[in-house]
Amino acid sequence: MADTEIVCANRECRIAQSGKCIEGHDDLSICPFYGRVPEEIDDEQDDDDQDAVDAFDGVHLPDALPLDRGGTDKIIAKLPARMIGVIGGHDAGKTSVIAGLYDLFQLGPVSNNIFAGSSTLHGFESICHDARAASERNEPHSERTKRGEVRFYHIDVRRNDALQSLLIADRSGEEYEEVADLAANATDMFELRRADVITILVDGRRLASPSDRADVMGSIPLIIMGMVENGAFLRKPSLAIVLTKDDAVQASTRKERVEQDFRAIAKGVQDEFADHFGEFGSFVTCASPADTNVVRGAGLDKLLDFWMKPTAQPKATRIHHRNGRVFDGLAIKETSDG
Ligand SMILES: Nc1nc2c(ncn2[C@@H]2O[C@H](COP(=O)(O)OP(=O)(O)OP(=O)(O)O)[C@@H](O)[C@H]2O)c(=O)[nH]1
Ligand SMILES: [Mg+2]
Repeated sequence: MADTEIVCANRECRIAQSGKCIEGHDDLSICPFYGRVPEEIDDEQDDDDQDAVDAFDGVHLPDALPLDRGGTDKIIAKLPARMIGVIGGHDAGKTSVIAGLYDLFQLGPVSNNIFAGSSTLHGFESICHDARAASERNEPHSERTKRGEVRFYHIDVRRNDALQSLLIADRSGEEYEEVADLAANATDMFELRRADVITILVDGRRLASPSDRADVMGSIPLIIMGMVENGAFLRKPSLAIVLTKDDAVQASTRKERVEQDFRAIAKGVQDEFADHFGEFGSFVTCASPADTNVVRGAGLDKLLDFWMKPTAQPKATRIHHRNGRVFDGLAIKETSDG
C-alpha cells in the first residue's frame, strides 16, 4: 500500500518529520491546519500590508507578549536579572505557577518582593484569564503551552531596596518529557544552560493517582539525567523541587502516601545530582486550585524567595596568580549568555 503524504497548512509545523503537531493536538482531527495544503503566499497582499505599515503615523506600543531569547538579552542589559527554568511534564502546572505568581503580585508585595514593572503584561494577562472569574468558566483552566521555542515572562522586582529583573521560562511539557527519551533533545534548551534556578515540578494530582504514580516518580530523574548528560547545568544553578496542585493532594485519600513519595523524589534527586546543582530547596504549592475556597497561590511566596536568593556559586574562579596582573588570576567558567 502506498504511504499517504502528510500535509499541514501551518508552514512551521514539522509533523511530517517528527510526527508531532505544533499546535499540541494529540487528536489530529481537531487541528485546524492538519491535512490541508499550505496556502500560496500572496505577494500583492504583502505589499498592501507594507503600505499600511508605512502610512501609519501613530505611536507603536510594545505588544508586551512573552519574550524570546533575544528579548531577554535586552532585559539583562538593563538590570541584574535572575533567570528561572521551570521544568515538568505536560500538565504539571508550569504555566499556572507563573500565572499564579503574577496574580499574587496584584494583591501586594509577595514576601519581601515588590512588583516594579513588567514588559510582558499582555502575556501574563492571557495566561491568567482562564483561571479568573471573568472567564466565566466553572473551573480554573490553563491552555496547553504550544510546542516551539521557549518563551520568557518578565517581572521587575524591588527587594531590599534594590531593583532586579526576574525572567521565568515557559515551554511545552512534552518537550521536556522528550529529554527522558533522547538526551540530545535538551541541546537547544537555552533556558537550562542560562538559568540561575532550575525548578522541577512534580504533579501532585498525578502522584495521587495509583495509575500515574510510578510514571511520575520514574520520569523526573530521567528528565534531569538527560539534561545533565547534555551539559545543561554547567553553571551549577540552584534546584527547587516543587509539588504542585496541593489542593488535589489534600483532597486525596492517599495524601500521606503522596507526601511521602514527594519527599522521596526530592531526596533522591538531591542525592543523585548533588554535584550538578548549588543549593537545593523543596516546596509545596497550590497555584490554581479547582475549589474557590482554597487559597490561590499558596506556597509561591516561599518559592519566589528561593528564586530571588543570590546564587552562592561564583561565576568566575580564582586560579594561581603568577605575573601580578589581577585579571590573569581569573578564569571564566561560563559566559552570561550560556
Ligand atoms: N487542582 C489544581 N489544578 C491545577 C493547579 N495548577 C494547575 N492546575 C491545572 O492543571 C492543568 C495544567 O496546568 P498548566 O499550568 O497548563 O500545566 P503546564 O505544565 O503548563 O502544561 P503544558 O503547557 O501542557 O506543558 C490545568 O487544567 C490547570 O488548571 C492547582 O494548583 N490545583
Ligand atoms: Mg504550559
